[in-house]
Amino acid sequence: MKKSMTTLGATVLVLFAATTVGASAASADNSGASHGKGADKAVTLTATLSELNGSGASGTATAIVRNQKIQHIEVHATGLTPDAPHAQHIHYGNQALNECPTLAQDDNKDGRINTVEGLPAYGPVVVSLTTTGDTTPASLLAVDRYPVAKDGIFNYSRDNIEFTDVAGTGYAAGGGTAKQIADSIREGEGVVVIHGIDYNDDAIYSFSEEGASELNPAFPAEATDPAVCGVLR
Ligand SMILES: [Ca+2]
Ligand SMILES: [Ca+2]
Ligand SMILES: [Cu+2]
Repeated sequence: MKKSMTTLGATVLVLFAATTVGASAASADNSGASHGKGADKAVTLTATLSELNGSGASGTATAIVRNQKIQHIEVHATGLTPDAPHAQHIHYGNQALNECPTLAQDDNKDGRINTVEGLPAYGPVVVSLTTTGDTTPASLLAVDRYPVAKDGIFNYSRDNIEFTDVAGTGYAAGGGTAKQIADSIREGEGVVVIHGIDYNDDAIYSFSEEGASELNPAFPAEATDPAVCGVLR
């Protein structure tokens, strides 16, 4: 059932090469100015996105975080459900492992990690990586403002996303203030998750045997189950 991820190696290498140059420049800057505690300098984080739930998808993400803002973020993904919108978020929780889930989190033993089962690992949504407009957790399922994976691929970028206070209630417990969230993500605790898997291969998000999403029963589980995940480090 799982497909191998072999085609993205070259792309990943190129991105890591670019990132290494950026990191060297940042540490050179750092040696010149020793005031402050580091929040005011830009930190570049990268994530390798690996498949969940046998999606066969993969990708990379890069984020530049300064103070309480993401100055720039890019997400590149391939192997996703083609021509379908893919919700994508940065997850973080002060009570979460801040890692990608494994089948150890498959509480009901149905062989898949649904979005809620993943929360103890990746935490609640703290940023919605939408294409336009609001980027707070309120846009969690704003499917008309997420990238559409033409032929299974999308290349996303956005600038100047402000972190916001996240209340953290119910299944999304463990939010924090904008500053706490920004500091934690700079320390390598942010998790990028892209959602959406066509389990039954009918080329759309349908009410397959996986049923409705536990986040909102108006959506099929196919639209919200996590497809790839990676930690921003
Ligand atoms: Ca499950
Ligand atoms: Ca389907
Ligand atoms: Cu998410």
